[in-house]
Amino acid sequence: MTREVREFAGVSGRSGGDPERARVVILQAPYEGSVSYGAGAARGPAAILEASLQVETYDDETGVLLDDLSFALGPTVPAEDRSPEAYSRAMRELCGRVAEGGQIPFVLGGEHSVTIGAVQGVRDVHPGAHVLTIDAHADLRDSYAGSRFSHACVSRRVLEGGPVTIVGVRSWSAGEAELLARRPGGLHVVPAREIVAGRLEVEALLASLGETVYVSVDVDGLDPSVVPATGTPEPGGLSWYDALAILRPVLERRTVVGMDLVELAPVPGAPVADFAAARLAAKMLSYLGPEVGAPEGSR
Ligand SMILES: [Mn+2]
Repeated sequence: MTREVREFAGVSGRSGGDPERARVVILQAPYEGSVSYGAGAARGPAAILEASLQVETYDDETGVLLDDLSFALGPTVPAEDRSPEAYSRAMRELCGRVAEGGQIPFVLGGEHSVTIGAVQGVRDVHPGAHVLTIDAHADLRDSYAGSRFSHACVSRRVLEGGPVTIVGVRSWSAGEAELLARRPGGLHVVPAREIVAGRLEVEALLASLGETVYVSVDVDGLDPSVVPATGTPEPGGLSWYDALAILRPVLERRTVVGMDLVELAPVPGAPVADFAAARLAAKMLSYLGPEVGAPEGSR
């Protein structure tokens, strides 16, 4: 096991590394209790933090320096053999508490099911917040493998509490296709093929999101050539630049109340995916920038 990393990218930033004072609180959710294919997502948060130490702290696009931002590592939510439902409750409680303090929880997974509780907790404070998800999978099943809190049910549970837009989808079941065909209110899906063909109108997407947004990035939404280490890889995903072109305007121009980055399942000796995820986390922080949202120390 590698040493424990105490700071994302080795930077303590404007909060001095204090999660009580930071605008963005990075939470580790090393949970993989409902994984159905490749395992390893429990090691995702540690691998992201380890790789983050190699990430350049200056952002090439925005000119933002991580040192000028306010973020800090908060608690880890231990898996402890909990059911997906019990883990969701713990995530809801913690993310609700962070959001209540005017801070932005940024969850590092762990499998995608950790998003369910995180979104619920954030929506307890910001009711009806729109969830923008980047994901290869629709995750619209009502239950899967005996659980309604499975990774395969994430967007379905999220949809129950407000609108959700899923971008990059290229894998769904017949039942999910049927649900999509009924065009349920609050659900918007942008298939990966539309994005890869250059047919995504980012401004229209932005307008459809409303003001208050939670951003969930399942790394399998990106192409496996960018993030090969993930539990359920699907060919034909978003390029690195496709993902940035979506995330940047949303994080810069909307009130972001929560974020997560999930489903990295690191492969020992193959750090490409770990580094891509860490770099993406740094990008997300840089796009949020130093100015928007609750001022430091507002709790
Ligand atoms: Mn997925």
